[in-house]
Amino acid sequence: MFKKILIANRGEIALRIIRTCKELGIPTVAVYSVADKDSLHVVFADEAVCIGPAQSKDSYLKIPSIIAAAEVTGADAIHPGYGFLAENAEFSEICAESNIKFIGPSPDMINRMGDKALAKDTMRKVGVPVVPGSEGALKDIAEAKIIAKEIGYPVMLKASAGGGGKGMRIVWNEDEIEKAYQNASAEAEASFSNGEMYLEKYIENPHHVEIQIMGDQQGNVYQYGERDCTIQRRHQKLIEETPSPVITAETRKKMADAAILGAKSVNYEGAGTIEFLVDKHQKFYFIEMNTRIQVEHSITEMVNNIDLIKQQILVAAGEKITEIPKEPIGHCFEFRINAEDTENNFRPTPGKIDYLHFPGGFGVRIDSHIYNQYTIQPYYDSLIAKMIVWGSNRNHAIARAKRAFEEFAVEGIKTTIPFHMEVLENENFVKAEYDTSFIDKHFSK
Ligand code: MV4
Repeated sequence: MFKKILIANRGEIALRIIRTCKELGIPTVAVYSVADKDSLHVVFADEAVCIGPAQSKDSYLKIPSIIAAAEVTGADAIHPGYGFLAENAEFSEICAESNIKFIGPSPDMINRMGDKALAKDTMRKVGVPVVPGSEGALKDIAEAKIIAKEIGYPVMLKASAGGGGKGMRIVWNEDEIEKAYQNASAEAEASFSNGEMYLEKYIENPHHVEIQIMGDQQGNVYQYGERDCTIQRRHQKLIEETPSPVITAETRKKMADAAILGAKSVNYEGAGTIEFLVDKHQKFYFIEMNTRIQVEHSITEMVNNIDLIKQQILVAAGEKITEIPKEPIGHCFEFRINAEDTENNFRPTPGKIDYLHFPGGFGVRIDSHIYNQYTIQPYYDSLIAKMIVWGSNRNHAIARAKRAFEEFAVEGIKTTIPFHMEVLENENFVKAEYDTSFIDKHFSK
């Protein structure tokens, strides 16, 4: 097992990883920016190293500073969490060259899955259902026109280097495709220095359903069920739940089999997520694979009674997965508490928390790095807490979530709590009648 793990992250996920390391008896090293000197991950870790100024590019994204911190503290593994360097192939490679185990996939796997057109084509070739469209990346606009005509409009143009919405365009008819291609490609070039595009059929009002998988170095791959992440705003997830309220047992089984097939065919090691779109006829299509632990991993932990971070650490150390999936129990929601003003276009609201009380009781889990009198910094993402609620069924989980939100107090800054309380009263949400248009339909002012 590792002698010491450095956590190359901040916020709730840094705490989450430190907690598991403590339970495994592994010493931890936190890294932090000047702006995070009062952060809890700095306090909870056994050691902490300041790696630079507030801006992420000068600290949490600064590979040489993080490697140096690992070397001076004698850390033999790095957990990247999510975001920052978690899906950076160069970082994974430099860790390997420095004899530090990157707790995540190989540089080759990160590159393969980070190229969304290539990832999709890889999955198609082994028989995982994918959205009809181009096989790999498009050569040019002319090819886009031919394929779009073949499969029929509307279609979606997506950036190969994208994911999460950037460089994405819906195209309703042939008149629009040239301009959409140019704009989306230029946007992708500016954001990712890669203007490569691929094309697929536009699936109307789908559900986003993803399967959690885990592979070990012995070639075992397990799946831990799905998460429904359809409640998003501008590609930012706000509420996730498991099990998905819309898929049948048959679809669930087929998706799980497809996820395992896909992961096994690339010899996947570590934690990963296979993302699918599900249409109103229960047809499902692979869209992307994430090669990291995700924000919403906690709901999978709750219904399966497992520790996914522990399994990540075990498999990175070459051990077998110890928590083999069983039937999940009950229903779980995650509500993302962001420092945002939901009445003003979800504008970030950094600042000082003057009063804080977290809810508690049976079935309520709070993962958070904030505390009373803490100042939320403007430099990083606005997630300040995750409230994860378990119930014996969906209605029980909703009742419990409402009860928990009544106990939840954050003063001094605006948060997404009032938004979540409104969603919990929404009759369509309660009946699980929602799709990707849910927030725009009910919550845009
Ligand atoms: C799509 C789609 C419809 N058809 N792809 C991909 C990234 C994700 N953030 C949004 N994505 C979508 N890809 C095809 N071929 C619709 C979306 C989409 C979406 C999907 C699930 C949940 C919420 C969504 C909100 C907007 C768009």
